[in-house]
Amino acid sequence: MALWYDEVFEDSLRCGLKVKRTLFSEQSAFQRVEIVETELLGKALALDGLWMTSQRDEKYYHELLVHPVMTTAPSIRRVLIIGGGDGGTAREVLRYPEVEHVDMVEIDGMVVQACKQFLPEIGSAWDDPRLNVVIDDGIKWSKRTDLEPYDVIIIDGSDPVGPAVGLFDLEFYQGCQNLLAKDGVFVTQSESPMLFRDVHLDMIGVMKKTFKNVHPYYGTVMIYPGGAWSWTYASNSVSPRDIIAERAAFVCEVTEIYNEDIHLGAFAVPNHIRRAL
Ligand code: SPD
Repeated sequence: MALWYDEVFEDSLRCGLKVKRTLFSEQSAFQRVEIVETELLGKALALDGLWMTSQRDEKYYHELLVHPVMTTAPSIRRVLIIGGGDGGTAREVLRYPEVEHVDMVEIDGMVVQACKQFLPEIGSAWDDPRLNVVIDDGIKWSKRTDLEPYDVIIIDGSDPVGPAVGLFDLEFYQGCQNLLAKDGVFVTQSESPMLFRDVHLDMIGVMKKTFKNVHPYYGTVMIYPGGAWSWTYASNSVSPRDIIAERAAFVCEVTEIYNEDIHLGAFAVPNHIRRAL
């Protein structure tokens, strides 16, 4: 009998994948952590029944989350990642030789351990000496006042339920702003513009209370219900159009999805979102 793993959206939509076998399934102090091998998308990670990433479509998510900020921030020496326990975001950040130090603050050590063991293809930069993985609460980290400013802050969290809920608050964005260098750049995953339209709009509204320039951008990530996904870029000085051409050209040698056209096109905002904003 075939085994399927479904993410269920509001009891009305299922995003299911046929599973060959379960590689890891345990309850952590925060959530159910599961890694399954699927027939279509390779190995995939789910947290509390919500798909996070898969081998076959992860680059549509990680490259779009990371490279628009990394190719526009004036400096990318110090980077903070909050979340990102599968290691895909850190891998993309560490592609740039100018990056000197990355703090990756992930609340759930079990996610990191399970991904290191069963999804090493996604987190292929764990051994990079520039990466400092801290198992701690990103919200607490955002309130620190003893840190050297970061040039780039990237939020790679889960949906606004369970341990990730505080990653959607004004207080959290203000904390991140305080940790950022004056011309630093911030980005967060910002949910589906279709299925989580209200959350998406709320996030942009709240970020606008903190940052001068706030720009949502859009793409497709197959494993998330509905496929439509968004990220939001924020800064007080830089705009997503300020692409540093040499840096973009350098990274485009190795990216599978990201290029300058994808970058610029992604910032086209659908009319229903424009009007709502
Ligand atoms: N609906 C799932 C949203 C998850 C966003 N983060 C994914 C983590 C991949 N590194």
